[in-house]
Amino acid sequence: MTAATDCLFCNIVAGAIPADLVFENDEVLAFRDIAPQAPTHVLVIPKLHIENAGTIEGDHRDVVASLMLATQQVAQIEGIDGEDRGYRLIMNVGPDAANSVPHLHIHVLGGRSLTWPPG
Ligand code: DGP
Repeated sequence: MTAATDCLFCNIVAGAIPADLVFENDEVLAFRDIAPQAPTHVLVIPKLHIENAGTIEGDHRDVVASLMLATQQVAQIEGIDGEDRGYRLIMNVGPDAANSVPHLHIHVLGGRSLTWPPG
């Protein structure tokens, strides 16, 4: 598993930094965001270090599919996947999107009515 030792989320994957885990499989980890913006705010990340959605390559196909499937698992675990519920998936890329951690992650936000457009 490729990891960047100076990467915050790689350190969470390695267990060197604690996190409130929601879901894990061989390729993916999901944990609660430290600064939640909704009752459910979970970050789904690949264990493999990929910088952001703008640097995904063809070789990452399986990992990215696992990432997307894991968001469904998280929504089920959090109970926000019903027909009358819903949630938002967000991937920030670069400074204009306020991307602060350079390790690919999907925000899963839900548990309240979310407004659109985002800020
Ligand atoms: P982004 O701005 O899209 O790069 O999102 C990074 C998110 O990571 C942000 O919502 C806050 C969260 N975050 C930053 N540091 C930590 C941490 O140490 N633990 C956890 N659980 N979340 C963190």
